[in-house]
Amino acid sequence: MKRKICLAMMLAFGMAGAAFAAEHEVKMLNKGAAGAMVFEPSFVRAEPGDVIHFLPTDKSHDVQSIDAMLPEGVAPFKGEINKPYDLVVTAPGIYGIKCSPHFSMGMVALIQVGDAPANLEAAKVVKLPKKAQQRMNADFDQVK
Ligand SMILES: [Cu+2]
Repeated sequence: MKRKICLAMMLAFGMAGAAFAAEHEVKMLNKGAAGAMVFEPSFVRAEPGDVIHFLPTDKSHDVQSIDAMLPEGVAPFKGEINKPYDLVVTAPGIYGIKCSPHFSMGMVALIQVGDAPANLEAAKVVKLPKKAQQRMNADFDQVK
């Protein structure tokens, strides 16, 4: 009897957890509010377990993690060109994202998962192409 109650409680908590997982949409655009070749929004504040949907609204874009801009233990990832990409963020921290064809044109995004990201300072010292650095710095300013 006791075990059954325990299992029911675990299920209830598990379902509550799933209900709190949020979904975020990021469009990949040739032109957005910040100029040409952008992720919009380029900064997303998420919680562990959330899903980030990257949508190929315009053509010729992809989604890739930026080297050394991932939480410890998170493997680099890479979507396909012109395909939607779902990123499930389980580990807290900073996730640096680029579109590989337009990285030098500044097509980058930043995902913050949880509070006080442990890898923020490490991510900030990663060298990016000039335009990408400008936009990434604006994204870093939104990290709280
Ligand atoms: Cu692109």
